[in-house]
Amino acid sequence: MINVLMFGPPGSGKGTQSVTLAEKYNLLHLSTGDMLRAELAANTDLGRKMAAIMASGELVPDEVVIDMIAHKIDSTTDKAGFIFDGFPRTVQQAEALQTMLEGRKMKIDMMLVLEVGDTELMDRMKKRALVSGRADDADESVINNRIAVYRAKTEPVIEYGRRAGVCHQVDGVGSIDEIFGRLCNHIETII
Ligand code: B4P
Repeated sequence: MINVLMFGPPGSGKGTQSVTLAEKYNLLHLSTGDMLRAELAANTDLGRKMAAIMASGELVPDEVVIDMIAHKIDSTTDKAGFIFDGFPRTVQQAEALQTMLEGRKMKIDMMLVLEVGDTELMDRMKKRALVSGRADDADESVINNRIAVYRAKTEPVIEYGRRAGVCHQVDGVGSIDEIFGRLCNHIETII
């Protein structure tokens, strides 16, 4: 079993790359962003409560995403591992994930950090706004807030991965195929 964390700022391509990596290595793709957007789309109680937080570019409460992830891990039996996309996003989420995995005799094998500069991130999200219909892509000040929240609350998780000896930094600028190749080269060092 291999468990990979896909890490990077908003718009760095975590979701884009996680989908194809999951297919190639038979991993379950767990995107907390996708799970939350599914709650919004289904107009559930949780979705209605989280809508304003997400539209402002802030993070939803840790316990909400931790519960979602635990439930998915426990209901999956037919995969070679997991690719966590957009989770953990705070040190508290990272600690909760570690405890969750240890309790199930699992561990984080690799953390892949996509590195992309702010101007390129802004550009990509503005382009995505034209097709995604996402409230958090539509407004430049919200995009700036998402990047600021990443730097303040999420980036410290990289240090957590470094201390665990699993952190691999990857250039996230280039064609989608080029970046996929770079990520595969890293994953293949552990399989
Ligand atoms: P996410 O869904 O994780 O959104 P993201 O960071 O924007 O996505 P990603 O980096 O995956 O970008 P993508 O591949 O699509 O989170 C959304 C919100 O949900 C958060 O702000 C927060 O409110 C909430 N949330 C989610 N998880 C949470 C958690 N754990 N805790 C608390 N709150 C949480 O790529 C972006 C664009 O770039 C795409 O249009 C893509 O086509 C393009 N692109 C990708 N690679 C490219 C390349 N190489 N070159 C050019 N363009 C590229």
